[in-house]
Amino acid sequence: MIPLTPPLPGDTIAAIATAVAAGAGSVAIVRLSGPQAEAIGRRLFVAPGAQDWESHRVLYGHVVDPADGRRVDEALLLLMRAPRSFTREDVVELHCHGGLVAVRRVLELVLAAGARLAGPGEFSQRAFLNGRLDLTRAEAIAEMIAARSRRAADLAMAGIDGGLQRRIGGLRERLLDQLAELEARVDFEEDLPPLDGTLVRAELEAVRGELERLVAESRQGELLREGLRVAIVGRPNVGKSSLLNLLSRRERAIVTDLPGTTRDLLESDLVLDGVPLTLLDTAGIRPTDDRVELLGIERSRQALAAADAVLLLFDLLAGWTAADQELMDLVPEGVPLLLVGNKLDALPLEAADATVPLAPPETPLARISALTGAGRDGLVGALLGLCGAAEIQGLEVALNGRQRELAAAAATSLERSLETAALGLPWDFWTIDLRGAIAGLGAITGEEVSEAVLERIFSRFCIGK
Ligand SMILES: Nc1nc2c(ncn2[C@@H]2O[C@H](COP(=O)(O)OP(=O)(O)OP(=O)(O)O)[C@@H](O)[C@H]2O)c(=O)[nH]1
Ligand SMILES: [Mg+2]
Repeated sequence: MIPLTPPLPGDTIAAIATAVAAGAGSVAIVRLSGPQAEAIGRRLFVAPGAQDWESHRVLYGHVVDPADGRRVDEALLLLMRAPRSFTREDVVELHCHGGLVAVRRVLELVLAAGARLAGPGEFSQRAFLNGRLDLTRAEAIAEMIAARSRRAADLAMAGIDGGLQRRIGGLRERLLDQLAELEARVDFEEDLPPLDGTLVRAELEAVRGELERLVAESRQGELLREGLRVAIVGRPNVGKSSLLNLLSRRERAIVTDLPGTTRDLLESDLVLDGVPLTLLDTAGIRPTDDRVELLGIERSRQALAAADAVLLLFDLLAGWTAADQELMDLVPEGVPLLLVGNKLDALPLEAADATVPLAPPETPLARISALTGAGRDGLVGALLGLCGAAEIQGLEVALNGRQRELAAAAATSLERSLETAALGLPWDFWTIDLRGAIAGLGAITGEEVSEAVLERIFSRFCIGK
């Protein structure tokens, strides 16, 4: 069960809650949480006139250094008394001027007045320990902060709204019901009506199927969170850098008519139809004695081997050549691959509609002009289709890596439980793996999770969250 270790009484934490970057943002927030939050706020904040220190009211005034009464910043103070706050403790937010210096000075005063600098995710951890959030919601908040695209943010929002908690919590409840039935039979078999084993098995099977679906879908969610790494590879001069520039809508890479222009890997982050991608422009692969080029080519091969998807570019004017085929053979099995015939604009009109000579059949093919942009939408659609973007658009919730492992293990436990059932063993044998599955789902929602695991989860959050 949850090792509920409520924060130490008297322990008040503080941190800068807004993004910290020099010169960025007009407002920065120092957040305090804990029993001393209000007292510290009152020591450091002078609110002129007859402003009341009421909960959920904003006070206007100045942060002052209590040592000499000097004004450090003009600020707003927001007091949220327990339990109506993010952490369910007393929370004070000081909304200061943005930029690094002012807000750091305010934080220093807050620490000098008795608060302790919060660790990463410590506010969220308190919110969890105080029952304000379950673990899936807390993790969804971290995902919201890290979201790189609108779709990723939508998924995170579904998690914050409790979508994942309801799905996983609901499955866990169904398993608990079955466990209760089985356990009652273990203890009071003769006092109860006989149990229909087929119904129990059907229910376990249904939950297992649901978990497997969630595990399968989570791959898409992962891509959405982390972004697909798409490598553009091809022979020199086929237009890889031009394609990178076209898709990222800026002159990111150097383009010349000299084969061997790109020597190093170039990355560009972009969002296509709500799906975040990291596009990699690579050095054209060919035999060469040039040492620098060779090093670049080695990087191209590594990028090719590690990519989530590959765009293999070739020159439509030259057609599909043996060298292109050799490159295609380097693409690892199972990695989505799209052949992209480039320089459509330079193709003589009568050839523009013809199929590419010798292009391998059965491999998806797009034809574009990286120069004019013709065929861009078709290419984007084909690439996203290949990477399962349609499923991504339809996702309602998605497990993160930690949750996926637990869900997959729970599905395996249920499978074992079903095998036990199939052997016709007594009820108490069924319950062993069933309990394992329930514990695994509890570790997702946080109902059954060890302190060490919690520490690990929250330590990945940013400071101030
Ligand atoms: N006509 C035409 N020319 C293109 C097109 N795409 C690229 N080019 C030209 O092809 C040449 C090579 O383009 P790059 O984008 O540098 O090719 P690359 O594949 O990155 O070449 P390396 O970095 O040397 O491997 C340049 O002169 C481009 O202007 C296209 O769609 N049509
Ligand atoms: Mg290039």
